Amino acid sequence: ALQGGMLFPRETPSRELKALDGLWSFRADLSDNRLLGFEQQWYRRPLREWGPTLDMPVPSSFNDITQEPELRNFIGWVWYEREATLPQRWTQDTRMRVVLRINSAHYYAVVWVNGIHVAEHEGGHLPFEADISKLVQSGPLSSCRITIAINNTLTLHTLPPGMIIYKTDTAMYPNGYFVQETSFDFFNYAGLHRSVVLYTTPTTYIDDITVTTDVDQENGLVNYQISVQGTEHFELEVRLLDEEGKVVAQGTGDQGQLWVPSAHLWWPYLMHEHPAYLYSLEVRMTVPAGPVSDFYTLPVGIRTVAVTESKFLINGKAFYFHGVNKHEDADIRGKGFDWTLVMKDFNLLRWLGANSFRTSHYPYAEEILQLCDRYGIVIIDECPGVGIVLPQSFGNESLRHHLEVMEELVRRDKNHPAVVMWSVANEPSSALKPAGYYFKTLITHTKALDPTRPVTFVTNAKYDADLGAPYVDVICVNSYYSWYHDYGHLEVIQLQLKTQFEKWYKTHQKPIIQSEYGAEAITGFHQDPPLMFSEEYQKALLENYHSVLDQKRKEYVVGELIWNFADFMTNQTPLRVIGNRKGIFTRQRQPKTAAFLLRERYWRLANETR
Ligand code: BDP
Repeated sequence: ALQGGMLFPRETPSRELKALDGLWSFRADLSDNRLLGFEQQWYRRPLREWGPTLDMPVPSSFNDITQEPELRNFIGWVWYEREATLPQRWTQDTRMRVVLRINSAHYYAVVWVNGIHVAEHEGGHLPFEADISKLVQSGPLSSCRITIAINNTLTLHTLPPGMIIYKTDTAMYPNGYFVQETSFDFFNYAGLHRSVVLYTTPTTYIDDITVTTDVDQENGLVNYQISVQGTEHFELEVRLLDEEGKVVAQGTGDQGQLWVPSAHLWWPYLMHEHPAYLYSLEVRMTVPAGPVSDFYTLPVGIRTVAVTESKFLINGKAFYFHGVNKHEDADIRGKGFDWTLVMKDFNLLRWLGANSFRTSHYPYAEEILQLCDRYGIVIIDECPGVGIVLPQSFGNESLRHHLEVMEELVRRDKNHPAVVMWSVANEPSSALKPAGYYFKTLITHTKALDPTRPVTFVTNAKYDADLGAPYVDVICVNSYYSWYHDYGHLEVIQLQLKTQFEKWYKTHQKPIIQSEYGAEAITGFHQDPPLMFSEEYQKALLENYHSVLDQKRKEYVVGELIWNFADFMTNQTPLRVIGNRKGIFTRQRQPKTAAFLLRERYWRLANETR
């Protein structure tokens, strides 16, 4: 089990924050074995003393920033470094705890502060931290040097998995030549993808808060559990404030239940005239007779989630997912977090009338989930379990890591009302023999971590061969009729899709989400009658899907998520024209014809189900 909490760093009266966004020094280790940096110990002295460095923006992927093909396709260790100037009180007041937090370093990271090893982390999409108080409070220093070495190599046991293939035919390849292979369909961007921050807390502090909610007629119930570090003797006061700042309930102690009379529920976007109502849970910790207090405020949405044989319920009402699958992806910045892009995407989602998205195929930045909480956009929160296709990736080593990733994911995202379901994987080979045990273990563990949310994984296996399906709460199926099969034959879609739904439902009797469907369209390509890759083909394919969805959503289909919100970068293959073009928006976020079709549809669905 994991040590400690992972509360989102916020400024409060007892906590300060310093973002280390901006330019960092950067160096890719181009030595043959990529290990020169470790051999020479580049963390011991400033990076520039070991050789030439580049200026690298953080957050960003490093791949598309320069004109160097070697850097775009680099596999191995890259080094980031930056000096941080610390306010004097941080380095002198030993009642202050100074924490270094890395929100995302893809994929494996080692961190040093002033040459001292402070942290190591596997996995590119979830945050990790190091308490560096002792280091920065031990001398007269007013600054510290942060060095982060990052390795983007993916192996059979990483998540997502990949494989390094050595090309040993020296007549055809240079000596030692190798490539990174993956079985997922997006480019393996790497670097410091989200902010790196320094923040403080008192040395006795609120370490974690877990909130679950329930509804009892007009009233809301807010259950809280708080863990405190640094002392055994503490007092906790908890107040729940409404959006006007009025205290509506209060409690004391490290766990309890708040009763909220006539509660405003958190409703999804378009499902209610006042969706996404958020209360604030103010937590105050004091130490008897001590001078220190710690404060933390958590947004809380009161809502329930439940699944029946044929429905997905939010606050007891049938919810239909009409939304998208996304990627964290854009020109130049790659997977780097960017507020400008994030706001554009949310405005596009609301223009579309989308009420939901899946975080395909990895956890997104916390800032994105916070916006979903505020706007009422419902989330299926997916872990990076994508491309689990080879038998070797179903072994114990892989499973152990996968369980840990779910622990990290639930720890980070458990308090978001927008998150209504966990997805533990996308399109694994769930018909392989070990998949039964693998998914049973994974899903049972996830449910133990969070008994309040349904769990799924996204399948493309056959309805009667899928060994993981018995353990999910909702069946999420991807299908690409008349795209990856029966190319160009739009006329077969309706029959095939109908068969798909009926077989899955009959076998499993669980609600079904069409979790992916779509076609590529290169913006500006027009053909009528429709041909593959034209905007007309993409539109016609969606229309065929929609006519079956419209029948089946009256029965047990509870959602449709288009693949994909926007065009995105992939590996280079003859199947992809500078990335995957199944977006209804281009990579630059301009609408294709299909976007207007979906806009009409989603607003109509919203009006029908309100
Ligand atoms: C599905 C995958 C998705 C791909 C999509 C496609 O889940 O990641 O991008 O197909 O091929 O199989 O466009």
